[in-house]
Amino acid sequence: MSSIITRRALVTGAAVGAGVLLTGCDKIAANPEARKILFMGEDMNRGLQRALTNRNALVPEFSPAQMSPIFRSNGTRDPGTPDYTAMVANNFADYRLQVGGLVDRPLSVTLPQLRQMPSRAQITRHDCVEGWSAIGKWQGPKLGALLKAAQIRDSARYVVFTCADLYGGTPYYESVDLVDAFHPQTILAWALNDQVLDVAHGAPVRLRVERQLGYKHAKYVMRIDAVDSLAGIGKGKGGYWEDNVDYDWYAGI
Ligand SMILES: Nc1nc2c(c(=O)[nH]1)N[C@H]1C(S)=C(S)[C@@H](COP(=O)(O)O)O[C@H]1N2
Ligand SMILES: [Mo]
Repeated sequence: MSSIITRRALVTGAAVGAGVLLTGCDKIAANPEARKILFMGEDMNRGLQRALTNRNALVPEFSPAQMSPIFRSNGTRDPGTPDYTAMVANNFADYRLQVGGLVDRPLSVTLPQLRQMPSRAQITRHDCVEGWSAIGKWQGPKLGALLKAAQIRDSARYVVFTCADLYGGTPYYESVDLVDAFHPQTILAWALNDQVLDVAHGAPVRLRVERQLGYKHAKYVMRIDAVDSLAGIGKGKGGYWEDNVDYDWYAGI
């Protein structure tokens, strides 16, 4: 199925999707009675209060002068499958980002369409569990805008990313909850350091989910699915590394 994202569709989607922003946590935070109960014992609940309120906080952004001279790549540096190699050869003219699952309006988005969407540029620090960090500039539309355009349903709780690279024959996959999905710095990046995203860093589109560690930042994103549970995804822990080497699903920083 092919569909064109028009400005009107995005606006309509935004109106429909606005309700999604009121997550369970926001509802609690907005309810004075609930707040009173939750925050009664200040010391005991300080951690809980942090958990409830801080997840929408922004990570630091840096100046161009602070950008790393080289942004290293990690994990898959080229998916190398026949399908992916053919897409590269064709400059991703045949690439379609599929947005589906628990949405009322599944999308099939071309790269030019993605690049025409209003985008956010941000200079942020990437932290890999293997012990390295790099500061780079990323640009792309907010994931939240795309999910609104697809009219994500109220029943959705997670967003799953399926990638073009294979690990033991299975595509790399990752997932985030809706707080991270709608975080203002969570974008689908198509540019790194003012250049079109290269193969090593996840061309043509990769997730930037800045409140999370490196392995959550899915490269080579082919599909995005809204789901209500991670039980049916891989071995049920929500991501390739989570399922296979026991990395935490919630890798918040
Ligand atoms: N599809 C896919 N996404 C991935 C990986 C991968 O192997 N495949 N590696 C992850 C890890 S561990 C890190 S640290 C970052 C590396 O991103 P970079 O290559 O742009 O530095 O991508 C993450 N996303
Ligand atoms: Mo990583």
